[in-house]
Amino acid sequence: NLLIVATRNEGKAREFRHALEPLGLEVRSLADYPGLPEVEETGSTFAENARLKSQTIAEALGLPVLADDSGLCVDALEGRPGVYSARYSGPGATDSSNNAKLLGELEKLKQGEDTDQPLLSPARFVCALSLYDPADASELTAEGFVEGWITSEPAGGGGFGYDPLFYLPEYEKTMAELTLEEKQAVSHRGAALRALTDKRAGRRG
Ligand code: ITT
Repeated sequence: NLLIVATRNEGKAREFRHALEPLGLEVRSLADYPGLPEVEETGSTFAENARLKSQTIAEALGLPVLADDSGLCVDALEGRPGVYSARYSGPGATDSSNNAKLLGELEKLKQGEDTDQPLLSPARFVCALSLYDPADASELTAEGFVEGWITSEPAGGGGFGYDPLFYLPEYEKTMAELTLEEKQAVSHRGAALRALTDKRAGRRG
């Protein structure tokens, strides 16, 4: 039972494997399918970009494909970086350059305030999933999110992306300090996957 996930992000692929292999699915990512087209993420919403990725890759392979479009929305930055999360710090962006850019933007807003408070702004991670089947051009979608705070004190070596800066008050930890298991239980991706699995079971009746 094969499931292809249209991602080149190894952190995402690891989380999908962890969540789906216990359900008896063998997860493959785009690392297993070299030479497929680069999908330009031209949508203005996470859901549109997820659909662009799932449909393009599913049509290229002639197989059902799952795609994930996700990102971080920061209140103090009016929702940025949002759908631009992966390329926030410009061409050649990496997780660490994006994290540096985010802290830089938030520090700018703090100018003049003499506070050592590490929690800079409320924020949420959002994940849109799209499962596209080219056989009947059908799409199954789901979204999930998690609320937290951006901290000026990065911590943890787990996860990927903005996880070291995303503080969860109820755990008193950042997302990067959680195990894969714990992250799946609270994360935007875990919530979206549970919603998608429920919908799929419902559709099968
Ligand atoms: P694919 O399109 O190949 O899946 P990508 O990394 O470009 O990979 P997105 O366009 O969806 O994926 O961008 C997601 C951005 O949001 C990227 O900067 C991630 O680091 C960040 N992000 C998404 N989920 C995250 C998570 O669980 N923890 C930390 N950062 C996350």
